[in-house]
Order: sequence, then structure tokens, then C-alpha cells
Amino acid sequence: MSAKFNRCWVLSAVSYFIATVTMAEVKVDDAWIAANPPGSRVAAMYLTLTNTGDEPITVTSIKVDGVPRVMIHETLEENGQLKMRHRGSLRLDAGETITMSPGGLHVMLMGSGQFVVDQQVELLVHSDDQTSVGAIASVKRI
Ligand SMILES: [Cu+2]
Repeated sequence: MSAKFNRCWVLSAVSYFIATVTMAEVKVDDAWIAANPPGSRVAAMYLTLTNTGDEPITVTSIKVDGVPRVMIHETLEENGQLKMRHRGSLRLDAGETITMSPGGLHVMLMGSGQFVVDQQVELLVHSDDQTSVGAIASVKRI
């Protein structure tokens, strides 16, 4: 009786653990930061984000190691001038992939220091399903 109970408890603990681990449905690929000159206080980062789940998901914030303020920006052309606009969040439909690139959607690293080629920087992408996905961005020349 008590052995049966124990096995049952272990099984539900294991399946709870698996459910928790597989909850993160955002996948981060090809994360990179554009190298910036000495004395810089700002840099741009680019990610490829995929929603591997069956439900829409919203990326609510991104944290980057050593960077005080991180914002998602989109680049728009207004009266022949390129402007950046802040995006509070980023919605991904089920199965959708968003690829950021120079001149388009990007992540602005505000108050950062200099990033040199081949430097590896840790980042964390938070979503509205309360999960976070970690990745490493490599610094490259644009
Ligand atoms: Cu920007």
C-alpha cells in the first residue's frame, strides 16, 4: 500500500517536472550583437525567434548580461527618413519565426559598453507564458 503510494508520488513529480521544463515554447537562434566603437553606450542586437507551440505567444522583455536597459525597436521610413520606434512586446503566432536584421526589427542595448568581435554575451528572453529562454549572442562586425 505504502510502496504503491510512493511510486505514484514519484511518477506525478516526474511528469510535473517534465511539464515545467517543456513549457518554454520560444526558440532563440542566431543571436548576434553588432560590434561598436570604443566609448559606445549603445549597441544593436539581432535574434531569430520562433514560436514552436500551438498558441500565440508574446515576448514581453529581453535581458542582456551587463546591459541596464534593453528595448525592442523597429525601423520605419517616415518622409524619407529612417526612424526607430519602440515596441513594448513582440507577438509570435503559432509556428511563426521572426528574424531581426540591420535596418529592420532589432534589440537596442541602452547604456551598454563596447562590444568587441567574438565576445560572447548571455541573454534571456521572457514571454507572457511566464517562461524564459536563455541564449548566447556572439559579437560580429556588421
Ligand atoms: Cu534602435
